Amino acid sequence: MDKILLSRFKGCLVGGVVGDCIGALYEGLSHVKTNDLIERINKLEKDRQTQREHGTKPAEKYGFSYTDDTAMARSVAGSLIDKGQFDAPDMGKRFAEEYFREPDRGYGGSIAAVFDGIRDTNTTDVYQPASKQFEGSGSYGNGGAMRIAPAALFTFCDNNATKLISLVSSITRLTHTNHLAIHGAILVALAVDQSLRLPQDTAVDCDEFIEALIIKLRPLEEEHDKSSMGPPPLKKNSKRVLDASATPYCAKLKRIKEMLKEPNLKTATVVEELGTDVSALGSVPAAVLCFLKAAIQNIPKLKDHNKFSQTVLYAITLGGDTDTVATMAGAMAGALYGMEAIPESWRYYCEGVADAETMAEHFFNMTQAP
Ligand code: 8NA
Ligand code: MG
Ligand code: MG
Ligand code: MG
Repeated sequence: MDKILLSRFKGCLVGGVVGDCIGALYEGLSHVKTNDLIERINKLEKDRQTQREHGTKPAEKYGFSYTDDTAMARSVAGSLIDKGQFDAPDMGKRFAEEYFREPDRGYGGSIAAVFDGIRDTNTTDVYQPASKQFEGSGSYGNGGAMRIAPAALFTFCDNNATKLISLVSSITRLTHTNHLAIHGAILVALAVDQSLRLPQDTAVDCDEFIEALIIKLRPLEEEHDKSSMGPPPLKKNSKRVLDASATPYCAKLKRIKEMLKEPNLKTATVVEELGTDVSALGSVPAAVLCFLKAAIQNIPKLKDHNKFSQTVLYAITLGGDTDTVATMAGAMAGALYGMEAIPESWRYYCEGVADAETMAEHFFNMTQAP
């Protein structure tokens, strides 16, 4: 039992890392050909086989580097592990230090200003720089959601959605104060938490999984809606009508339920209606769809790959913010299928896997404390 939970904790963090590393190869492309992706993945497997025949030394050069998604998740995990609790100034400092150490990890366009602010010795409130972004409206980017999986591991034993939601909100607001960024991060964390608790030997009930998400998210969205002037108007010609709903994440979750029942669901439909861009509302729902779709069906062209791989590869074929959709979906899938489902060749060639494994062990050990 414990061994399985440890494998699922590792699967979650390592799943996030490989999704980021492999997804990053395609970031920003509007079309990713499934056949090209499969060819690349098969070559990876072949290279690894050749390498194995010559002895299994650690990879000299990682084929695939991680990006800001993993860089920030490492700071989230590292701070929670070292402090044993959420410590806002410590986590903020880690984000900033990490950014200034390696600013070229593909961070979002406006996030540097937040790190500047956090690093500024005159800043007494670590939350202040983020709250000033975008003329006070705060970033609605997916940078909060992409790094949040460790929070679900940290609160796993509490089995308390309210506690998880509060932790996620605090972590996200360090860089993203817009409600859409916060609700998106909450959705990812809840999905990871629910995935960790799914039985591995029973088919996933998608309706039930989604309803459980909606029950927890709806009060938050309704609360925000009451206190706001309503959602922003839709961009001209946008097909993302659900973005303009008063409870947009719940509206998209309901739509995902229908999409999962469409046997010939088109990539274009997913991209047009859910989105795969750098906004949280335009990427988190797609990650949930990828996870659930692969769980209940074999995805055409990907059926030779296991469920974990199908999740991540399908996410990448959607194009757009591929590293981020794949990292979020990869964390959800790894939490269900466990570490063993992540192909050895992926783990071997992706940067940051060993550290993710160690961090997952730390979180697991917390669950074993008397
Ligand atoms: P962010 O906070 O800079 O947000 C991303 C982008 O969303 C911003 O640059 C803006 O264009 C837009 N945006 C966010 N909030 C608002 C607002 N209130 N009003 C108007 N526009 C807004 O970055 P992040 O930390 O959320 O990161 C998001 C993504 O950036 C991740 O997927 C990550 O992998 C990375 N990334 C982004 C790009 C890119 O083209 N922006 C490229 C590579 C990587
Ligand atoms: Mg990235
Ligand atoms: Mg970012
Ligand atoms: Mg990205």
